[in-house]
Amino acid sequence: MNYKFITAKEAAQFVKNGDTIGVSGFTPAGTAKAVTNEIAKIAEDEHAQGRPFQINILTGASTGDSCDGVLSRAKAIRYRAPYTTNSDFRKAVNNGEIAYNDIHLSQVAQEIRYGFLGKVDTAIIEACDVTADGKIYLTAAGGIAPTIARLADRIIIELNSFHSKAMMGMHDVFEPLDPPNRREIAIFKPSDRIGKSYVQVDPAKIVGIVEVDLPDEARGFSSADPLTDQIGQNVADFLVANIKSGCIPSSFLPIQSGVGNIANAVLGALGRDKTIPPFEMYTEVIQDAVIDLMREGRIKFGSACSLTVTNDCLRDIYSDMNFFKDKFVLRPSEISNNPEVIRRLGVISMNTAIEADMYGNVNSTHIGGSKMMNGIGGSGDFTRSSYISIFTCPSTAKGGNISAIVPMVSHQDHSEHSVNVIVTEQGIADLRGKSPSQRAKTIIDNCVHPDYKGLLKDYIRLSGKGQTPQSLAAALGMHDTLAKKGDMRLVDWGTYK
Ligand code: 0RQ
Repeated sequence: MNYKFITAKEAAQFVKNGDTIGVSGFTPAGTAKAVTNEIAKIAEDEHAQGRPFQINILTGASTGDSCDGVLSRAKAIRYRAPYTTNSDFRKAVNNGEIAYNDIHLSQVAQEIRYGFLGKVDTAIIEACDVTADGKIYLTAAGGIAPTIARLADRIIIELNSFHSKAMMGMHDVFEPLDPPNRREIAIFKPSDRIGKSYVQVDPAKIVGIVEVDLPDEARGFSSADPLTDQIGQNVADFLVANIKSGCIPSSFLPIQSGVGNIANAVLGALGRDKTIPPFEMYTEVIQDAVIDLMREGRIKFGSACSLTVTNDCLRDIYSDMNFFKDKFVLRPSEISNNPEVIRRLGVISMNTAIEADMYGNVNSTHIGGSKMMNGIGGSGDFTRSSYISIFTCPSTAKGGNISAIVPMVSHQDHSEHSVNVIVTEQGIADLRGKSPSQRAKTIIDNCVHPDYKGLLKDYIRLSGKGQTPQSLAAALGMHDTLAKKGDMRLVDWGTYK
């Protein structure tokens, strides 16, 4: 098959008002970048002429600014799923301008197949190579590329020379059958491979190839500070204690780690603590810290969906593929985050909370109950199915005016039934095997900032008896006080009696 080479502007003409596009990538890694920029320009032109132009977007996880950012600013997004981190997108969602569906990342591809999310008109797939017979070699992420490429009416390839062709062979592409024909996902250790190294499509569906040389748009991280280091050390101490007690096998278990500064600091602490043996990861994103630990021999192997690393780090990986070729594999998100595999492998999950309550319910997605922050990402996929689920967060936010531990979360993503451990810089609350009241005592004693311990104990006193004691009038009193007075410490429980 001889493909047509077209410009990003020509490719964007395929996308019409009301269409659904599926975009490759997972986080800014491996996300198409050029065509979405041109779609945003079309939207701006159409809007300037008084015509409507909005599309629906399905992705693997968050994207970079050249997708979510430019399209949000152009008011070109009608609907989008799933995870996002873009601040312009966030503003538009919280203004009620975009319909945002925040689903678990492992479910996106199957919900597209089941028909829950409508038809995909155009798949835009970033590739490092494509063959005449329709084999697409992905770049730095698996995402939902196999599913959208197979189901879309047409495919546009962004052939990005920034990515090395050495990525050919680093992917393990597998799409399960749908019920009632689904079989086991036969991964028994993180390095097992069950699929092909490419996405196979009907070459006739590829309407054009756009040649680009564009770096990924992953953010760097702030370096660890005493607070994130302390949280990291507390997690390492907890895991070491569990190896000693026999709750975690001495050979250790695969680790999942969420994104962000705390996750980076936690990984750093696990790397430094040599009581923890060299370990493997079954995770969704490989961050810079993982690459450093692979070089140090502390991480033996990583199964992930994406290489969400800084461009300098990515260049280093590409120039040293002899070292890295047997160190990681990239999978589609429905496999990297698959609950069946996570449960089988005994993955230890570590994710970040925005707030948690005294009973162990966790909010990862909303500020003040109604404003979306980023989305649930893969945190639910891992938390519910892991061997031990850990949430980390600083005990306070906004200079101490907010306690991250509250009587009742203002939005709930992970329930008390799934959350095993909460860790702040103050300490570790091990919730396993405890009743709600026992959990509340452990969390207040070990994780709450000293400014808030007394307030939470007072709240418990006023909530009386019950399996999960709450005073419905006062449960959100700290949030209410924050909204009215700017500081949760000023809560007066008497007001809420
Ligand atoms: O506000 O931006 O105004 O400074 O929330 O908080 O401390 O910068 O933390 O960047 O690590 O994000 C949970 C959102 C944490 C992230 C979350 C304010 C705080 C700050 C951000 P500013 P930080 P991070 C892997 C797994 C869900 C998905 C997930 C996330 C801003 O980790 O998206 O885990 N997780 N996926 O000041 C009010 C509170 C607050 C608060 C913090 N209690 N009340 N504001 N903030 N706590 C990823 C994937 O799935 C791909």
